[in-house]
Amino acid sequence: MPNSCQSSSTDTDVDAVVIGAGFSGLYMLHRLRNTMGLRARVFETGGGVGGTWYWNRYPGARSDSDSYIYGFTFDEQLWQQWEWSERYPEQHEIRAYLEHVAERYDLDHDITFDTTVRGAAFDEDSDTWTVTTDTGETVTARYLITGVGALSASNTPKFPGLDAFRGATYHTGQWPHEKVDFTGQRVGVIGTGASAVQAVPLIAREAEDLTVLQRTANYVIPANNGPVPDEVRQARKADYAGIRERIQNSTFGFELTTLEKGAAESTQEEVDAVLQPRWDEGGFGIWLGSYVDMFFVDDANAKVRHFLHDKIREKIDDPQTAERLIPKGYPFGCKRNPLDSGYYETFNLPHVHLVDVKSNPIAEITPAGVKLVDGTEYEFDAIVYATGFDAMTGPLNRIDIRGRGGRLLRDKWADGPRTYLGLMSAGYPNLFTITGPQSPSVLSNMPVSIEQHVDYIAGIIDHLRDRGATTIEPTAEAEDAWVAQNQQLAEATLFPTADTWYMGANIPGKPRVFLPNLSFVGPYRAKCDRIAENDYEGFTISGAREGATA
Ligand code: N01
Repeated sequence: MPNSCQSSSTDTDVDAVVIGAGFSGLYMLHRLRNTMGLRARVFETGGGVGGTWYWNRYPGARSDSDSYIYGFTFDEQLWQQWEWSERYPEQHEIRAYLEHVAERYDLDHDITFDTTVRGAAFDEDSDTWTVTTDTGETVTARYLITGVGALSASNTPKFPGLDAFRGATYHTGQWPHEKVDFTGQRVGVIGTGASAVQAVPLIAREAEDLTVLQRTANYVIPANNGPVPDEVRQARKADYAGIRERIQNSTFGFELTTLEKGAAESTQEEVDAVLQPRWDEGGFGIWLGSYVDMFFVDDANAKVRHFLHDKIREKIDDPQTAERLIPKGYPFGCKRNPLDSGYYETFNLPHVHLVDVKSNPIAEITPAGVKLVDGTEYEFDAIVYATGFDAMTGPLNRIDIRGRGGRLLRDKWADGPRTYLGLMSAGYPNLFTITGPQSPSVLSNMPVSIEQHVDYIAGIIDHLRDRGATTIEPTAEAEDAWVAQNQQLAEATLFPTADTWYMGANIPGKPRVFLPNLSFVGPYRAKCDRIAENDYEGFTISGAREGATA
């Protein structure tokens, strides 16, 4: 790829520092360096590219998005040439894809691996960022762009005695690179989120005895994974432009359409008839491609829940286990809906046990295993923490990011994130957060949102350079309005009624605010575009010199 290296700010080491080499960081680097001719460096904690897919190597890890839309669309040739082997791409295949992307666009040599960015400080005299790493490097840049992922700061609950356990411990989000063999072992899995739902069936195949410690049951829908029929693959290949256009302007970044008629105005029989083919098809159809009113009205949601509760009862042999696996106390769809490949069926196996740790919570980790509040102790050879992440704000708050006046971003966000468009925060000029908190991000098919943010950031940087400007940041008013609107959109729905990582509820002490944004992919994109057309309304652009280069 050509690299014209037409630098814009020779007084900094590079024009841009990018944090992270997952989908976001790779595409951002490609745009900055290969299409804009800027000097950029990427820092990545992992030893290779992949981001989420570098770390999440637990058994069964794969995307819940259909593979034909789980990738970049900016280059038609890349999209046409890459072949996925199944309906949902598996972890190693996604990592291979991202390695291919890095090679294809010659990205590796501007990425520094095994290096974590510890801090970044904005200098108000020079309008530049100084970035420091755990390896002692210091780099200055005009722009600082985070591609740190929404779900990358893994969370292990601070159980008393955490280090006392004599056996092996694993976290799904920090899985070893070599295969873990559970053959003949007594394994305890803590957590029943999307990671556990994928890992449990495969761990059960090896383990002599498997105990799943469940705090909140999840609504799990069949993935229906498998090879994609040739004629479907060919039809998709022939429809690149249409698919791209549809996902970019969709609600959630998928090719799913919601129904006009609500569940509230339908009978239970009608709802069952509508949901059954979606259940058979597998995927997110029941969640993101059926009734809109189930996100707003509990009566509507109850009809969908009724359908799903019956499905769980059908799948589980033991009625008591079935009742424990039936989610209670929150609406369907307001907690991330995992897809399964044999999750429920696993609980019919004689060596697999389900333990409720909501009514009887985990009291401590002991040398032998896990002890519950009532004194019951489970002995394990290995414990798997499938306990999730400090989502969205966690990865950013772990970095000492200091903006104007030396103010730490995490202090500014002490009561929850404060952003404009989920992309920038007032007082942090030229800091861009790809799929950051308060953007559609995790409520969408991530690559679609990542591409939109990266292209938008590239457009902003081009605009600054055209105007000879040095900084851009949101106005306080625009940010206040976005934060308020973010909450209002969420409060109009049932999302805040569920204890989820969307609400920060999985991390003790984390402020309870809705972290993503409910504007939806297409409308959000249109809003961003309108803002750009209106001379970046809501942003302050400074240092403009007519006809100059930034
Ligand atoms: O994490 P989670 P995850 N005591 O937070 C439990 C994406 N993802 O890694 O629900 C006992 O969902 C916790 O219980 P509760 C996807 O967006 C995608 O599974 O908080 N239990 C929960 O059961 C997903 O949503 C894919 O009550 C405790 C579990 O640990 C997100 O990543 C695959 C506990 C954590 O579940 C996170 O998923 C995997 C405690 N103290 C992940 N603390 C695909 O696309 C926590 N738990 C396929």
